[in-house]
Amino acid sequence: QEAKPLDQFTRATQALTHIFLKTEVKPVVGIILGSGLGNFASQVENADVIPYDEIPGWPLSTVEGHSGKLVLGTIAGVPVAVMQGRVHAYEGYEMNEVVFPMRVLGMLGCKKLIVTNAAGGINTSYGEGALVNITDHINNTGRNAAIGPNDKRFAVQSGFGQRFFDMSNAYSPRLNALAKAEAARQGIALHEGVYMAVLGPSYETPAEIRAFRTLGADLVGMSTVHEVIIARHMGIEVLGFSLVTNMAAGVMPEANINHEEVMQIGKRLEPQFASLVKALVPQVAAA
Ligand code: CYT
Repeated sequence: QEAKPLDQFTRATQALTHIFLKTEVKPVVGIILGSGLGNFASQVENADVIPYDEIPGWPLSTVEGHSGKLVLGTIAGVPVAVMQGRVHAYEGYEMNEVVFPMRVLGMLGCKKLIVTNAAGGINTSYGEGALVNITDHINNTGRNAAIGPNDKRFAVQSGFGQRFFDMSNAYSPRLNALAKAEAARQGIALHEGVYMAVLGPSYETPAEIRAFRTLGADLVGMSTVHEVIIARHMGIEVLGFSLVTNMAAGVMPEANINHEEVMQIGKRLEPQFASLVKALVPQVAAA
C-alpha cells in the first residue's frame, strides 16, 4: 500500500524541526534578499547559517547569483531569519514549492516580512540604481500561490488562514510610513511604486512594458508577489523594496538588459540598502 503524500503543513513542520535543531533563534522578522542583495546577510549578528540543501523540503535555486542559505541571528537585537536566495516559478517549481520557505518563515514565528527584489524600472522618473518602496502589486504571472486545498493551520494570527483573503493593504501602509521616514532621516532617495510580476525567465518586450505602464505598473520583476500573497494568507505584515537594476525594455532606447548588469547594480547599491533595512528592522519589529 502506497503512503499518502504529506500535506504542505506537515512538510513545513519537518523543515521547522530541522531548523529548531540547528538554532535557538526564534525570529520575529523574516527578510528575503533579492538578486544582488545577498550580502545583507552579513549584517546578521551571532548568525546560525543553514544551507537550504540541508532543510527537508526546501526548494533549491538553479540560478547563478541566488546562493541558498537561511541565516538566523539578530539585527539590532531583533531575532531575524534572513533568506539569502529564493526560487522562482520560472525555474519550473510549482506554486507550493515557491512559497514553501515563506510558509516556514511564518511557522518559525515571523509576524513581519521584509521582502526585496531586483526589478526593471518602468516609471521613467526612476533611474538605474533607484530604491523603491513597493506600495502594491499586479500579479501578472497567471498563477496564485494560494491555490490548492486551504489550510487554516498556517495562520499566525486569528482571523487569517482563510480560503479567500483581503489584499487591500498587502503592503503595509504603516510599515511604508516607517520606511519613508527612515529614508528621509538617512538622506536616502526612496521612491514608491507598483510592482508588476511576470513569470519570466525572458525579460519583457518593449510592447509589454508599454502595456504594463498603461496598466499602472512602475516596476517589473519575476518574484515577490507569491511570497506576499502567502504572507497575507498567514497574517504576516509586509514591507517590500525593489532595487531598480535596469530600466525595463524599450525605456532607454539602445540599451539592452543582461543578468550580469542586474547583479552589479545590486552590489553597488548594497550599502545604502543595508543601512536603510538595518535601521528599519527594530522599527518594524516594534510596530
Ligand atoms: N529587470 C529585472 N525585468 C527587468 O527588466 N530585474 C526583472 C525583470
